[in-house]
This record gives sequence, structure tokens and C-alpha cells, in this order.
Amino acid sequence: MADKTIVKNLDSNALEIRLKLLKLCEQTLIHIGGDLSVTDVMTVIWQYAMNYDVKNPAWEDRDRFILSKGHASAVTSFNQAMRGCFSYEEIYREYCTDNGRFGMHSCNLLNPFVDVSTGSLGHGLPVATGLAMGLRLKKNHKSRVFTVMGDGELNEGTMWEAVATANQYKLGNLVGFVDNNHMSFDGTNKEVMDMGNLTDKFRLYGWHAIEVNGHDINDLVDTVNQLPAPDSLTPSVIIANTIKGNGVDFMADSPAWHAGKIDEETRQKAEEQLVAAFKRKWGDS
Ligand SMILES: Cc1ncc(C[n+]2csc(CCOP(=O)(O)OP(=O)(O)O)c2C)c(N)n1
Repeated sequence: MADKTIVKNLDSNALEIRLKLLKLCEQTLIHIGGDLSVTDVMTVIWQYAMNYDVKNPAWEDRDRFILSKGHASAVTSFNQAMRGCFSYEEIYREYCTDNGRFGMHSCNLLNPFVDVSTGSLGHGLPVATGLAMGLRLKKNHKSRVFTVMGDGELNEGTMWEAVATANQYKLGNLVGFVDNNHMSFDGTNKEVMDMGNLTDKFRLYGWHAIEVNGHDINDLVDTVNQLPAPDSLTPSVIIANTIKGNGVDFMADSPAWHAGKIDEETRQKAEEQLVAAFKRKWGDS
């Protein structure tokens, strides 16, 4: 059981990030469905798990992060702002502007806190695998490479070649999360391309695979606490069962909200739901 104060703080961080996402979604179109589904996972990675010094992104022994489902860039940027990489205001000001550091996909051309640009699905895990292999070659046994994939994304690119490679080269410094919201761009994964049970599949490829409720911060923290050490020999994946558009009733589980923009009244309604759910769980304190 994770420490209750830590869990409450992380839950409060996740609420704050969801509210920031809704504000951005009023300003412009974002990938709100997949941002809301992965918010708890991303909050635990960025506010709890990552060994990272914002003042020194070039630090050799830090953990690396690759957003394989690159369209969840907004939730990454807000997490990085919460960690102190830049301010929230900078995100709102520069989002999707010419020469802005923030946009619909994660881009490292102008933003040094993004390790690898992503957005074309199916390539983040393979790059993370190469990075993990490179760290081993450099005798770096302290850093982990975290990557967040979409379950729909696992239909694409060279994801499964990377899964086999990570097992072959015993990359225990590689930690994947799958945002398992059962949805792709315009329908359910069952309709688009059914990959079956992902936990079983990763295990067949030799990975240490754990399935958790991806909206339960306590479970996520517990799982992170029990990860094998970075110098171990088995890659890990956390299959986080989530709901696309989580927390907002009219967005939840709806392919219509893969991406979208909302008006002020809609934002207020959504905010009320999120705040009420937090209070039901934690009270007013
Ligand atoms: C190579 C490639 N093919 C297609 C797309 C278009 N696309 C963007 S998001 C998406 C759905 C992916 O599903 P998933 O990874 O589960 O994302 P989530 O539902 O969590 O937002 C698709 C097909 C893309 N960005 N890149």
C-alpha cells in the first residue's frame, strides 16, 4: 500500500493537470480523450517515478522519457511545467504557434525537455529500446527509459519488433506503460484491429508485464515501487486499464472526443465533475 499523503498529492496533481487540459481545450483543439485517459499514468511518471533534474537536462544518469503516443503532448507539457521545466503560461501562449515549443505532438526541435519527437505512431517504443540499449553500452546502469504507448498504437510501425528486441538484449532499464483505453482514433480497438490480451502478449515475449487500474494512483505508485532495478535483465510493461476521456461524462468512452475543442460553458461543466469526484474521494481538506 502506497503512502496515503503521496497518493493524495498525486491525485491532486492529476486533477490540476486535467483542469489545465480543459482550459487549453477551450483555447484550441487538443487530443483531449487520450490526454484525459493517460493523465494519472503521466502524473505518476513525471511527479513521482522519474529521476530528473530540470536544471540539468544533460545529466547522464537521469531517466529518459519518450511519449510513444505522441499526440498526448499536452498532458506531457503540463506535467513538465508542474515539475518546473517552464511555466503553464508559456504553454498557453506558445501552443500551436509558429516557433512555439508546444503543439499537438511532442517535438524536441525547440524544447530541450522532449528527448525525442513523436506523433507518427509506432516508433516511440523502438526508439526507447535503442536508447535503453545505448545506455547499457555506455555502462550506465542507473537510468531507466520510460515510454508511454497507446493500445491503438500497438497496431502500428515496428512496435513488436522492439518488444522482441528488448527481450533479446535483456533491457531491464526499459519501462513501458500502455494507456489501455480500448480505443483508437475512430472506434474501438476490437473494431479497428484487435490485438487480444496485451498482458499475455508481452509476457509471451519475455517481458515482466503487470496489469493495473490506470486511474488508481495508489496502484500505479505501488507498481512503480516494485519495478525491477534498472540494471536488471527483464524489460517491464505496465498495462494501465483506462477510460478515454476519463472524468468527464460526455467525453468518457466516446470516439467523438479523440480530439476536440470546447466552449466556456462546457469547460465549466467538465471542471465541476472533476472537482466533485476529487472531493467525494478525499473530502474538502
Ligand atoms: C503512423 C500513424 N498512423 C496514424 C496516425 C493517426 N492517429 C493519431 S492518434 C491515432 C489513434 C491511436 O490510438 P491510441 O494509440 O490508442 O491513442 P489514444 O486512443 O490513447 O488516443 C491514430 C490512428 C498517426 N498519428 N501516426
